[in-house]
Amino acid sequence: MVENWYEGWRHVFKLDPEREISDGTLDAICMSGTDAIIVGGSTGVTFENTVDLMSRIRRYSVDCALEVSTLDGAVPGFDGYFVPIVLNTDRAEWINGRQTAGLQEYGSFVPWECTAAQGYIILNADAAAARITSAQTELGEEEVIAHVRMADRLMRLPVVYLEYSGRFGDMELLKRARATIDGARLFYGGGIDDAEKARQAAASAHTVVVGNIIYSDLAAALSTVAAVKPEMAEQAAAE
Ligand code: 1GP
Repeated sequence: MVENWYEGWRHVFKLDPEREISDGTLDAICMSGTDAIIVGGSTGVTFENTVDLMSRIRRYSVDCALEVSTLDGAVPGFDGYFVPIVLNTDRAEWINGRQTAGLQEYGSFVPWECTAAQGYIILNADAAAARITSAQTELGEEEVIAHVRMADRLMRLPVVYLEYSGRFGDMELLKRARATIDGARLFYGGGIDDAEKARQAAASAHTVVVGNIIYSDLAAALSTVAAVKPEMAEQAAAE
């Protein structure tokens, strides 16, 4: 069986096209040993700032995927494309509205072999993504697990993304989500700002996503790579 293009990713850095990043920081991130860079943001994503960031990351061999959240920011040239579907909102625009509008315009150009839907469950009310999509973040444990089952079993989405962006989430819930999942890959993101939190998330999630801390504490961000991928630390020690 051919593996999905993101199948082996354990650790991912997420970069926001709207935010400034110096060449030095970008170099450290791309050379860190992370499995991939995801480019994506909730606000201010344009064609220009997405192309600009992509071309800077392209100087490195690290895999680079785009999370397509606006039509404006749909840029060709990435290794892969994620299309988010927000599961815990009642605003259809974020479930299938924007996606079908995008497919109406660009449907025949989509590189399907490297495109995957992500079933987002947004659980931090203060996250920009929660506000924008009117996500119903106050879900009980059983409700979250029902959302996971819907994504994984009913909709058979390839990725289920537990998103706490800006806040470290409930690791017991993440563990239950992992135990529930059958076919999807479980992404976790939110509030990972040190190696210990990265380790905890990596104990349950297939793929750990680290975002904000890149912009405020590069050393802490870099420490999350070896925490999730201990083989990286061993390799660095041997060199
Ligand atoms: C954001 O899940 C990612 O979409 C990562 O969250 O920025 O809080 O690390 P943080």
